[in-house]
Amino acid sequence: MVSTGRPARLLAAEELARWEEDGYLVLKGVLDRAEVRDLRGRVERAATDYRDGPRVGRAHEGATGNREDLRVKNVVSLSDCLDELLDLDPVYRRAVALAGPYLQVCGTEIILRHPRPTPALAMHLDGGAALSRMMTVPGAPVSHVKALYFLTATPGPGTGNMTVVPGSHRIPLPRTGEGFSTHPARARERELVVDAGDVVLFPWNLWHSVGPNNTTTTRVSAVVWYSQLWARPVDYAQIEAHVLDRMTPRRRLLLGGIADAIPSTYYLPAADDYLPTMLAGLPLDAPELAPYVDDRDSHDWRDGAPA
Ligand SMILES: O=C(O)CCC(=O)C(=O)O
Repeated sequence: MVSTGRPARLLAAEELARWEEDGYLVLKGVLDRAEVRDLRGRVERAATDYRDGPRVGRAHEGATGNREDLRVKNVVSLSDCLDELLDLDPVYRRAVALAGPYLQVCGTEIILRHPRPTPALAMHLDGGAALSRMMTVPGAPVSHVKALYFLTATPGPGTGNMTVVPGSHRIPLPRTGEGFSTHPARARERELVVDAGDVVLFPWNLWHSVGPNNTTTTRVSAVVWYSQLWARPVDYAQIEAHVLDRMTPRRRLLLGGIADAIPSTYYLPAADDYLPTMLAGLPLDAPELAPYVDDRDSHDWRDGAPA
């Protein structure tokens, strides 16, 4: 390959253009067939263990939009099946490009969507009444970005597809439910056709839903949800020590396991190895990283630098 002399970007220019215009990215072939088969097996076993287990309380129950589907939250506390996805490079590097490196994993989920003739989940934004009204301007880091891993394909319409309204991330949320359902942008609704091993990356404020699954196959998927370290996690208050113990240093940081953490550490992480750990394996001269790599001093609150 001929070198352009320009530093490698974490997010290709065409991907950035798609993200800005459509509000989501489909990353093709993140997992190969063998990886999909292995991960799907482990996810299905974790789902069965959960379904057949005590299911005490609601801590692990996510909104499915219907009674039949299964959505298990805070999966890392129940199973190690998603551990490798937490900072899987092709996805993690794009999350860093979009949100910056002061990241956490605010949620981990597995979702089983069974055959059904009607839509599984209504059109919505993530994050509830407060977050769903937040917007970003082009080029600014996002607060939350979700990676939805497809472990089975949705090869055509009516196969349990994720449905999106392209460009809706730039539309202020209508004030009423009726305004939302009748918004002219809804005419652009599109069912995403994906292969097993593909990943859809999207922010909280993309309007999205789940269509009917007229096949005989259960759609199996997994979610790794990233957010800014300073935002509270969605799936947990604190990850248990025995879970953090099995994680690599970066995955531990991503799950809030920051040594000598006092509450403000999540706002100004000061440990010398914080950024090197978060950025290990990424090209440090990538243009998206320049603001962070150059900005160490403003984060060193111990030296009395401005807070
Ligand atoms: O199951 C899906 O395709 C989408 C789930 C969803 O709406 C979400 O993760 O916010």
